[in-house]
Amino acid sequence: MQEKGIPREKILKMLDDRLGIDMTYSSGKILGSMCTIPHDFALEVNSKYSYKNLGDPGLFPGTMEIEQELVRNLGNFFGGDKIIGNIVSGGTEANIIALSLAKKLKPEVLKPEIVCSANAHMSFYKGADLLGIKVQKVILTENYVPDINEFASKINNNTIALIGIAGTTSLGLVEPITEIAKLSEPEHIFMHVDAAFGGFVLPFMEELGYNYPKYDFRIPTVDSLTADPHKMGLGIIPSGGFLIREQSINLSGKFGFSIPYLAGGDFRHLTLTGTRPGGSIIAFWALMKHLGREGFRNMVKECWENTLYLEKRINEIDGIVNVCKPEINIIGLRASENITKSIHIIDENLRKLGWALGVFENLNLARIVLMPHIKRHHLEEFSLDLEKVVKKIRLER
Ligand code: 0PR
Repeated sequence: MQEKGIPREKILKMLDDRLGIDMTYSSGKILGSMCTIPHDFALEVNSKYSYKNLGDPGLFPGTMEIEQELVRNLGNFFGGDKIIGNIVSGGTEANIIALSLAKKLKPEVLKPEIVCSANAHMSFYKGADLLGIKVQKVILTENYVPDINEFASKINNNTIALIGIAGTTSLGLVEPITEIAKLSEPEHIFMHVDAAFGGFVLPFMEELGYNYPKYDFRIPTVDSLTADPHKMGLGIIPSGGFLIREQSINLSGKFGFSIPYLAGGDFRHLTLTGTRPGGSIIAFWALMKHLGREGFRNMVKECWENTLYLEKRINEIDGIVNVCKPEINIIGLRASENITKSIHIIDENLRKLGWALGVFENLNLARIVLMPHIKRHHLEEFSLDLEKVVKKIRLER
């Protein structure tokens, strides 16, 4: 640190210069991300209240009430009743909390395991690593979802949780969650749904007239659910949602960690983090009020129309294929076999033209997430570049 302070304007200029190399959502070039520009009202509310710390909720009872109300409302939104939880740092933290609670519920299991499909996000492996849990991974069918018999075959006496995914990371698909939840009976096994991405898409797609098998608390045996404001909720980065049925955990003191010395009183933390932002939570509470169902639905509708548009453009390009029919606003593409077998060749060439997609090497596909920052004219430009890339690769062969 230098001795004398530098004026603010000068530092802001320095930052603009330094950060000029970062990609921007508004350029439309970020095609593979699940985040987007938070809604401007969320940004405004967050900056007003960014000093609130829910690590010490007794100091900020109003903020705590807002969080609890938000969690309750989200619980209702996902078909639940008496839902508790927290707005946390993202889907990763939410999924890890779910695993930790599932483990606590089965203290008699000495070698705990979870069963999830090969679609499961890396956060489950992070959590499993931290908690000493083995991941039983179920292979995918050619439709990119797990086979339910395969799933069943991985369950044994050590299974402490089953995971279903509503909006997979690679393709946005909804796994057969009702069927997975059935496997959690008759001796109930903790059932967690990862709707980190799909949580703020699927309910609005349903309102737009699309049908999906149930994926949330409408299934009575689903215990907990992840749904992230900072993905399709247009919330502040980072903010994730961890929701759990009150009845699924007995709050008699077995769960969470008591922090008795807090100035605001003794509170039990379920979250992994201690100090945690109140601002982003207040911001999402405010945003839900501001946009209402109609506002979110219109946003999802535009993303979905862009998805259908891009799907069509990809179909028209000789040499590129849609990996599957999109179920929500995520598209997977790859080259046809006669062009190249390597998704990296496509990705590298698109990167040279400034486009950033997500690459899933194991599935040999590139992912495009049609987030709200991606507009029709970006897709027109992208389709032309994609066509150029295919032509170039064809010539080079
Ligand atoms: N569950 C699912 C289904 C996810 O897709 C993700 C993240 C998570 C949980 C974990 O969420 P957090 O990242 O909030 O902890 N999915 C994105 C992915 O891995 C995360 C992401 C977001 C990646 C923005 C890139 C990016 O630019 O693809």
